[in-house]
Parts: sequence; C-alpha cells; structure tokens
Amino acid sequence: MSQITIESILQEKRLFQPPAEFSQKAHIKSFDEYEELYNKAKANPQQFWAELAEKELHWFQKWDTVLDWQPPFAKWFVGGKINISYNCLDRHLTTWRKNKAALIWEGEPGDSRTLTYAQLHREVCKFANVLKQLGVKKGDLVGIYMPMIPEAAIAMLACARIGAPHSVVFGGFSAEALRDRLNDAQAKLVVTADGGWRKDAIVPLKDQVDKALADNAVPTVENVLVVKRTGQEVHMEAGRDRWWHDLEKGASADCPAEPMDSEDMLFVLYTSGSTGKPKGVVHTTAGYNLYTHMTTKWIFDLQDTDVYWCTADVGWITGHSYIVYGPLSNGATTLMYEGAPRPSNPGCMWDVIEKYGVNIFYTAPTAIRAFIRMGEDLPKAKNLSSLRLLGTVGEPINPEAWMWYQRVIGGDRCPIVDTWWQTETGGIMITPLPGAIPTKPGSATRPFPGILADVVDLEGNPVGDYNGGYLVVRHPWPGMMRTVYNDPDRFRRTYWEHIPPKDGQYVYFAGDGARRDENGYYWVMGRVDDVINVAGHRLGTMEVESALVSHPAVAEAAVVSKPDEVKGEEIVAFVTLEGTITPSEALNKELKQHVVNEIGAIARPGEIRFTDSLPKTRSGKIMRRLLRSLAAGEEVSGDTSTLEDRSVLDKLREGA
Ligand code: 6R9
Repeated sequence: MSQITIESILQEKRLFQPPAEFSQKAHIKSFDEYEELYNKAKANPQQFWAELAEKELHWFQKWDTVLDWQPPFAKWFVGGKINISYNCLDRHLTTWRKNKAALIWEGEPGDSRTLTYAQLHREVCKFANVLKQLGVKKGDLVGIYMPMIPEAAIAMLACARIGAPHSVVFGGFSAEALRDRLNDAQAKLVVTADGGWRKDAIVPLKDQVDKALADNAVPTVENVLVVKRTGQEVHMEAGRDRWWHDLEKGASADCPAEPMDSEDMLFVLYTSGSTGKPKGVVHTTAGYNLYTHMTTKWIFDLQDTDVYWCTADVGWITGHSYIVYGPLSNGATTLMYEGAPRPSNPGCMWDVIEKYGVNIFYTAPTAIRAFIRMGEDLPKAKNLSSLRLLGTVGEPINPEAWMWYQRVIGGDRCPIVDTWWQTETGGIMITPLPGAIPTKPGSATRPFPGILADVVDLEGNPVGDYNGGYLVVRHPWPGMMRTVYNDPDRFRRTYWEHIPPKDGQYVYFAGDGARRDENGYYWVMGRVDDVINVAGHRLGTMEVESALVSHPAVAEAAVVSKPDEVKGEEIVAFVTLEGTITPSEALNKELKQHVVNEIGAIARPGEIRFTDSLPKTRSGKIMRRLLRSLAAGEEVSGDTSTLEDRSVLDKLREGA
C-alpha cells in the first residue's frame, strides 16, 4: 500500500501555482480555462470528443455515431475509418515536420540513432511489407518481445499500418510468461531481437523465445523475426526464424496505411489482476488514438521544439501510449532510452537529459526514490536547465519524493504532473494540466476533461469529501479498454459489476482506493485488491502463488507485500512444504529463482518464510490481512475471530 495516509492528506497544505511564464505559453493557460473545458465535456461528453476528433485527427471516413454504449461495452466513432500509423506518420510528411526528429534513441552502450518523420515512415512501411510477405494479414496477431530499440516502435507502427493487432510482451518476462501470453493471444508471428542491453549485461531475448516456442508449445506461431542488436550467437530455426535486416533489404518502402474501422482492435496488452491468469486488455483504434493524442498534448503541453522523454518500457502501457502513439500522433520528438542507472553509470539519466536538451521528463516514483538514494551530486553535476516539465506515473508518490523531484531535478521551476491511470484506461485520467492546475505534493489533482471520476462505497454511494472509498469513473471515455481478450464475462465481472449498477447506470471500478479533498483533488491510495505494485510493475499475488505452487516442494503459498523504501512494495511469500521436505536456505534460494523462471525477475520474492500452516478462515480462505501485518513486522490487530486455528498465528509470530 501507499505511504500516503489520511494524516498526510490532512497535513499536506503545500500548494504550488503553475509558474506564470509556463502558463502563458501553455495549451491550457488557466484554472478557469480548465474548468470551462471540464464543464463543457461533462455537459455533453459526446459532443466534446467529437469536436476534438474532427479537429485533431485524420479520418479516411467520418463516423456516423459518436458513442454506442451498451453497458459495459462501448463503441466510439462507429462507422469511421482511420489508421493510427497514418496519424502518427503520414500526415506529418506534408508539413514542415517531415524532417523533424520523430524518434531519438540512445542505446545503453552509448550508441545512438535519430529518425526523422520521413525516415521513420520509410522504416515502418518497409517492415509492414515484410510482415505482409510473411503472410500476416489484417486481423492476424503479432507478438513483440523486444529490447528498447527503435525497431520495437517500428514493429508496433507497422502492425497498426496493416491492421494486425500487436501484443507487446515486456522483455523482462520469462519464457514461460511469454509462452502463456502468446498462446492466449494466438500470435501468428513473433518479432524479437538476439538480445538487449540491461545494466551492462545482455538479456538473451531470442533464447527465451526459443524456450517459449519449444515442442510446438505455441502452435499458432509460424515465423520469428529477429533484429540483430547485441550480435551474440543465437540459434535460428530453419523455416521459422529470419533476420529482420535480411528481409528488410528487399522490401518496398511503399505501403499505404489500411483504412481501419474505428473499433478494429489495435492491440492486446496483458496485465495482472487479482485472480487467475493475466488479462488481455483490448484497445481499439480511433478512441485510443484520440485519447492518447489529447492527453499527451494537454498534459505534457507539447510545443513544437520540445524533446520529450518518457522512461517507461514499450512493454507496458505507458510505453505504448506515451513513448509511441501519443507523442508521434502529435508530431513530437520522442526519446527512447535502452539503459537504466547501473553501477558503471549511475548518472546516465542526467547525461541523456544534458546530451539531448530534454524539455519534458516523465518517470516513475520508484525511479525517483532510487535517484534520491544515489544522491543529489549526480544530477547536480549535469546541466538540466533544458527541463521545463516533469511527470510521474505508476504508483502514489510520497510527498517528500515529490518535493525532491521538484527541487533537485526541476530546479524549482518545473511543474510536476502526477498522472493516475491504468493499462485499462488507455491514457491518463487524473492529472494536473501543468499551466492550469495548482499542484499539491502527493495528489494527482483533478480529472482530465471528459473524465467523470468519483469515490464511492461498495454499494456505489458517493462517500463525500475526505472519506476513503473506491475510485470509479461514471461515463465511458474514448481510451477505455473494450473487453478482456476472449473473455467478455471477465471484463463485465471485474470492472463493471464489482460495484452493482444503480438504475442502469454502470460505473467503471478501477481497483484503487482514493479520497477527494475540499478542492476536488484526488489522492489515490493504492490497490484495494490483491494486486501489488513492485517498482511500478503490477503483479497479482495469485500469479506469484501459482508459480510457487508449481514447484514440486511446495504445498501451499500465500503472497503478500510489505512496504519497501525504493520499490514501494516488496513480495513476501509464506510457504508450506510437501510431506517430509524440510526448509533450508538452499530451498529458499531455489524457490526465489523458480519464481524468476516462471514470471521474470520483477516477481522475485524479497522474502520467503516457511511455515507449517497458513492462517485460514473456517471457510478455508487465507487471511492475507494477518499475513500482511506479520510481513510488515506489525502487531496483528483487528478481528481474528474468524480464524479457524488460532495457534497458527502464534506459530507464525514465533517464526518471524
Ligand atoms: C499507467 C500504469 C495501474 C495501477 C493503478 C494504480 C497505480 C498508476 C498512479 C498510480 C497513484 C498515480 N498508479 N499511476 N497510483 N498515483 N499517479 O501504471 O498502468 O501498470 O496498469 O498500473 O498503478 O494502483 O491502478 P498499470
């Protein structure tokens, strides 16, 4: 859970006005202007979005119906024809932006590349033709498992260009996790690289793909395309695997963008939920294009000369919406960085800002906390004066980390946008508009125009100011997820029926706890379900438990989190062992590694505690609340009367 408590809200009186100089040049210049937009959108959301869609995007054919809402299924801009790759590339070529830098890339070993809009367009067209040659057709799904190199963005845009939905799997996921996702998505082709650089070492991506596809484990995959990045030896399976550069050489650079229906699927992105396997979050074309376009424009206040840098990985939604689609749709210069702070270069982020004169910097609280630990000297040794706006995303930010970010990185001159949103929402939902909305450290402030947020109890009643409750959204918005891939029932249950609809009014349940203060500012407290947030990465406790239980020595596992200074939360697993197996240090290590093999390094438990039994209710449910207290080293408080066997708790305490 977040470090932000009700006390910190009540005590947090610091308020920072947008600097006048910033506001004068901003797209949205004052609080009044924000309120006007907000009220206009609230009065008639459909008209609000339709006007922007007309003005801001290119359409092959205009829509007939702005919104078709059959709760919980929404369709936006029905009847329209559009292509997001066209909006991100082609339309800029007839303007002065043709030779503007679209993508600046910096590799971890220090190599770099810049692609102008014309060059990026050419690369995307060529790769789209490669896909076509290999038989990829409109509607076929392409898996992308890549390091942070330009080809990742090129592959995404090429898929969008020909109407092949993509499913990007984060390069830090294991072969097993990759296999599950490719299977669920029924991928026809996989795009990968021999490897990628991560903290001075090579991540062997192609080896992982080989493992994932071994023994025909993903029968739908026909081809694997491999980018040569690191140059190490890799196995190439005859008839299946091909080098990107070999095929690209002969490909034509002429590939008109396919006019897509507004509601054609653009991508599936897997994310963790509280139960079962990861969900395939489905986003479609037109609404997602409009929503990421508008949020990027107004929240990052993009100006034509800006260099904009979002430090996320393209394997997450933040990379999709705010490295690739949102910035490029706006004709911005987006920076992509392969590296991360590492012992050989802890100050590398500040080097990149200085080298390229970055103006807008968007990162995560866990990164900011790590920067704080590394000390002020590193950023202070660099020239960061190009920065004019800072952003954060991924988890609640502690007010003191916010203050540090503002002072040390922002030089007390840059507004901070603390942006709350989710894989499911497609784009940012609650956020300051930097020239318009005064900020309070730790608050994501106000809903974006067109977003009707609220805080309610489990029956759906508004809880009023200051009271904790569940964060919900009351009206559909263009960037919202459309369904869970192949599982519309799960979509309905998870997001729309958790809080029962009242008088036919459905509300979107985000899974976060929140409070609203007297200024209408939102304070997001963290997840209210069994989703944990380790270093900004979403993990379901169930996923980690399933991974542990899949080890032959484990009988039962219960996973909770405890607060961690840098990562936000850390995984603590309580494990009971099979039959005669006895706990040992070696087994402890082996189980941690087993979780890494099953899911990836992001899920490595910080701590595994062996126990004889787990605390359960009479109906057999594991009482995680108790385990959470134990893991955090707190006194177990609250009601324990439903515990079946009280001695379990005493034993666990003794073992701690
Ligand atoms: C974009 C992204 C979503 C969950 C979300 C919430 C947490 C994200 C936040 C935040 C407080 C913020 N979260 N941004 N909490 N303040 N500014 O991170 O998507 O990976 O799907 O995670 O992250 O708990 O529900 P995703």
